[in-house]
Amino acid sequence: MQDLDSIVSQALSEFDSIHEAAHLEQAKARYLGKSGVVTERLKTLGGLPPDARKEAGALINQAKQRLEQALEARRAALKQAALEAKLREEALDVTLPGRGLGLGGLHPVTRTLDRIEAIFRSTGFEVADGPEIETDFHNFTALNTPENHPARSMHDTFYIEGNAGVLLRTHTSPIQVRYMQAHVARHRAQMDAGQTMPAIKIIAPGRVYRVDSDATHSPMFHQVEGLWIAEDVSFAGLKGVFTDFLRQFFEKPNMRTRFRPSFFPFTEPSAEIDMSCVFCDDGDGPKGCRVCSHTGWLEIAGSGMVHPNVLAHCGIDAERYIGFAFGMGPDRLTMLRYGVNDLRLFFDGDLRFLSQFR
Ligand code: 2NL
Repeated sequence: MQDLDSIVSQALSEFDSIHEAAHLEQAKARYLGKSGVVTERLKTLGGLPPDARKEAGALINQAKQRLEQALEARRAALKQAALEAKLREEALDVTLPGRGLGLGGLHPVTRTLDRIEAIFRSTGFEVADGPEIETDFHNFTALNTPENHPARSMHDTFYIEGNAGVLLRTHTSPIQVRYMQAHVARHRAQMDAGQTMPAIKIIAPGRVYRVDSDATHSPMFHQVEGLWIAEDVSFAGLKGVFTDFLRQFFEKPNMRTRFRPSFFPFTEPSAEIDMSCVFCDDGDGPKGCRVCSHTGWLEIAGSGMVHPNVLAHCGIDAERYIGFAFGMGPDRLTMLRYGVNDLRLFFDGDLRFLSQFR
């Protein structure tokens, strides 16, 4: 039979070599469990004479105690080691720099709108605003757009369900209609006394909506319109103001423009405005490239002299006052300024694209 001391020393060295709590408990069972080595030894006491039994029993109990103590010490050591490992693993280097919040930025179209507003403000224009949900009167009727005009159809305009004559504005002209009405009301007394109405000189930027969606059309897009009404404005003034604006916007002092006859219900005469291609005109005339379909010109805006019917709808004497107006798409201006070829990129909300404009 193996002697008790060697059982104890074997157990002690076994406990010491164990590195997991569960294995330690298994080892305990092998020595002190129901059929453990030490427990088995206790069972043999019955066969000994009383004196020897007493002595052997005491020795076995001593051995048991030593093992229990060693187990307890080992358990504590393992627990401590586990704690230290965990602390090491979760160690935090407080000297590392912070991650930061990530910089936000303005949307490229917002940057264009800011830029357009700054340029026109610097030449004395005021920036006007108005509702995106409009009435049929402000969006169409006041703008001399006849009842049967295709732009009024449900295929082109978003109407608000259950509200006859209420719609999402299809251009920012209604801002200007409201501004003209308020301007006339504000200066009523002055005008009734025969004084000249102060000039109206505004731009109207904002979101507009049309039933249209493909590679080059979004159902929501932006527009900036401009309006200058006084006793003495002219088509020549329109040409000067708009050409000057484009030269500043694109930082091309030699940019050319051309005005082609066109039609809009709210202007007469009307003109389409082209500018010399920003990609192939380096000052001595456009050469033609892919962007301008080898014509050297880019269509950039519509314009004209405000139709007398529009002035009349807004309470302005068309015999005395005259105005010019223009309308352009800042989304397209943004594409040309930054060289972006797909309009949808602006409205998909993909940060991989948008963060390039920070
Ligand atoms: C285009 C055409 C245009 C106007 C907008 C306007 C506004 C008032 C009176 C008269 Cl209140 N006209 N706006 C005039 C001509 C053209 O826009 O193609 N825009 C992108």
